Amino acid sequence: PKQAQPGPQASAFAPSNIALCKYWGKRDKALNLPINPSLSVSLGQLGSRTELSPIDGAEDRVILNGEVQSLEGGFAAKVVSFLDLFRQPGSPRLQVDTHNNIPTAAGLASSASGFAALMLAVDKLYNFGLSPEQLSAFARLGSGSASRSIFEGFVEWQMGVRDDGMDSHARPLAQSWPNFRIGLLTLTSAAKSVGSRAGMQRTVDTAHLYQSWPLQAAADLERIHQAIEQQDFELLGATAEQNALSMHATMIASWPPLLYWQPESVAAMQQVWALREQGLPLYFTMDAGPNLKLLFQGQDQQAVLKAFPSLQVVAPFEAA
Ligand code: 2P0
Repeated sequence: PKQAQPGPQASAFAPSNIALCKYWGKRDKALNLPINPSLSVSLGQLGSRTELSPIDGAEDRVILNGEVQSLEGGFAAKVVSFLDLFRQPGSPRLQVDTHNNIPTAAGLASSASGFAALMLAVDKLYNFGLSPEQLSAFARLGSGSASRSIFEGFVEWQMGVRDDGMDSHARPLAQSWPNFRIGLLTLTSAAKSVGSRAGMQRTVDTAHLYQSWPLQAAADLERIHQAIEQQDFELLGATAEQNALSMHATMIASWPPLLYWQPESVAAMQQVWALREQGLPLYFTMDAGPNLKLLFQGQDQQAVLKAFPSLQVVAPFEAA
């Protein structure tokens, strides 16, 4: 869709998400088309709110958590090219005001919720009236994982087969899991060395281990569907943890090596394994950073908090 005349103002919210079956590797870099399908859970009230308003002048203005961003690179440059997909060259420039209520130190990518909220706000501003599937496919152009942040709850991003990518979008699963908990464990605020975009490309290009990743992801996806269907927490946790560690194995086997872990990450993994050994159904997942995201159930929250007092607990299926 492309339209010249925006409305006066538009605002939208999108949740952050944590993948239980990870997206790692692209078959098309320009369109962010994945090599494997992925499945995530959205984080309810944690995410990004984005407000769009037309402004006078020759350039867009991008504000992130109250700070005006340079348009030269990073998030703001991606935002401007994303907006250009939806407007004519002569169309008014926009102010993009984004607030993340996500603890960035916990290693939650703000690009997923950020581009999903931006896509929802664009749809409102230009009155496109896109379907949820179209919103998801277009959000994917900003950042792959943003396709999943269009929806709440459990979300699957299907790979699609079309060259134009319009069938590579997410869809929400019908199932809910009220006592499902995610714990955000902030271990270190050390800035990550290599971003996801460059990291997954390096893995695809240099890691022989990556060849087995699509098969593993397909099998894990099936197991996670089964676990959700049967509300089998141990199957869900075990599959998600093995999926994350397998993704990290492909990263480590890249060259130059990509090791996102810090000593604190390994210590926390060992603590999770020790607690599990003692009978606590506790699992973890990890993304392209040093922090862990713990997976457990509401009835075990006190025990988990006792072991990890600084944990920020999210109940994705409970209304705020
Ligand atoms: C995921 N990650 O499934 C995986 C696991 C990080 C590790 O999706 O290049 O920021 O914008 O499509 O979406 C982060 O990758 O990458 C990500 P682009 P994106 O959550």
